[in-house]
Amino acid sequence: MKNILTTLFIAVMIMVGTSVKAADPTKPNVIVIYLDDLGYGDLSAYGATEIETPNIDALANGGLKFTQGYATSSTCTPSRYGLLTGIYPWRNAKAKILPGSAPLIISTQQETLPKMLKRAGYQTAVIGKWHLGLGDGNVDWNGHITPGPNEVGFDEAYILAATQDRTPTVYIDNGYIDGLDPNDPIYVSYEKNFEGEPTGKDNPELTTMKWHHGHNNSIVNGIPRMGFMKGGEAARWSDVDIADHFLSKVKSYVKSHKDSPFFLYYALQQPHVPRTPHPRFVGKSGMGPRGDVIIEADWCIGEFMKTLEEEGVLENTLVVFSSDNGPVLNDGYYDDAVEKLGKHRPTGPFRGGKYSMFEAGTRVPFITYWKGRIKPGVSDAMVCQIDLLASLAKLVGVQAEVNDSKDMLAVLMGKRKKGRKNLVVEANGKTAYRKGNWAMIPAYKGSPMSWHSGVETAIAPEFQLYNLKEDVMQKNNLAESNPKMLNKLMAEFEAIRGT
Ligand code: NG6
Ligand code: CA
Repeated sequence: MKNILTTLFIAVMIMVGTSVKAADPTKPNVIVIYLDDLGYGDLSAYGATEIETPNIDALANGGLKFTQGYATSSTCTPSRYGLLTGIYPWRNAKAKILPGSAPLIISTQQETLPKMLKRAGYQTAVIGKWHLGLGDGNVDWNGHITPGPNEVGFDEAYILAATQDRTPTVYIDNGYIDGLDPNDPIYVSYEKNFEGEPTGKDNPELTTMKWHHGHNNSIVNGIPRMGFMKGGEAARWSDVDIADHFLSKVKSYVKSHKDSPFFLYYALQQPHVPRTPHPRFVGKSGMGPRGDVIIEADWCIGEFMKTLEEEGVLENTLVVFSSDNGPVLNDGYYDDAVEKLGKHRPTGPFRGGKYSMFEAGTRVPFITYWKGRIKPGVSDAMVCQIDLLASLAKLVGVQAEVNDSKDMLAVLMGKRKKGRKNLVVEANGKTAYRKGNWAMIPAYKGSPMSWHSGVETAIAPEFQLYNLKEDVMQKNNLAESNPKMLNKLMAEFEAIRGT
């Protein structure tokens, strides 16, 4: 009898073991879909009533929608640095908004998300916006542009160097400018103009989009940019076609790499300025170009998801959707973003926006989707993009060099409700602290407003303490009335910051 029981027990254990294994594939494709400046309130799945984003909503409603999902920072370069390295960007003094000519700020020796996945046998690719610098300080735009994404873990990289508003306005294909005519070399400078080249400042008659602040250097396709550029005519992108171009690249990447696990970082350029919807999306939102490019991005994501389905990989793919920082309306061009906003609230229920330490700066849409694996739902757990490194290492079963990244795999999969205990968020080099329901912003010198954009930075000469549960809008500063909590949070924050 004892023997029979033992045999039975072993048989059951084997069955359980087998079924667990079968239900737990450890090498799904991983896709990070990353938008640029999309706010918490910009999606209908996140409460927007004035704009329809059915394709992203399908991810949110068919996956796990996080209400406390964070970028590390309220601007682009630092958030992307955090996402790809798992390190708080404020630890790297170079992780600031970069000009298009800046050198690569990720060390080629450093651990990265794509390197970790490569060690697990993945093929890796970035398609879209880069903005983490290129070259080593003396970049050869007409030759091999290196080091860059290929040197920090991406097998394939088809990128725009910085942002759509910055020179060089060309695509870079694995370190070489796509379509560059060697007889028409390209020159890029952020210091001075090239002789005879028109600029937004001196030649407004040549512009079709007017600059409001910042963007008055070289004019490309009628749009004045940041930075100067000369030559490379044949390689220059067409702004209205960027979304379609990247979409065709991600679709063909999936088609040609679907037979073994891949990691694809699809970094869309919308709704960052200049907002240039393809003509078929113009007027679709009734909100001007900012709304139109959100609808365009939503369409791209729908088409991309269709490809995953058609190629038969949807059930074997984990999709993470998010944005690099909160929203901004006027970010340097007259494009009706403010005038045609109507009742739309890109910040959702939060205060601040891009450039801000208030919640709308870093609290962004954050969705995990895996058909058949992640049970649809809403999670209020606090998670941050910085956690993908440790979490995905856990998923694929390799060791990662982990610094600030926390293993949140169970949370991202909807198996655990408790997320991060705390988080340090960053805006233009200044940091603030989130813990539980609390948001603590230290006293800083500086401007309370990003004046050009009309966004509150949250910089103030006094300490700020908010209870987000009762005061999601961060209007009621409790720093004076609750010094005990303030001191406690300040001590924890300083321990993390190492100050
Ligand atoms: C700012 C630019 C803004 C935008 C931003 C980068 C000015 C005054 N403003 O410095 O237009 O380009 O940088 O945005 O020049 S981000 O999303 O890539 O961080
Ligand atoms: Ca951004």
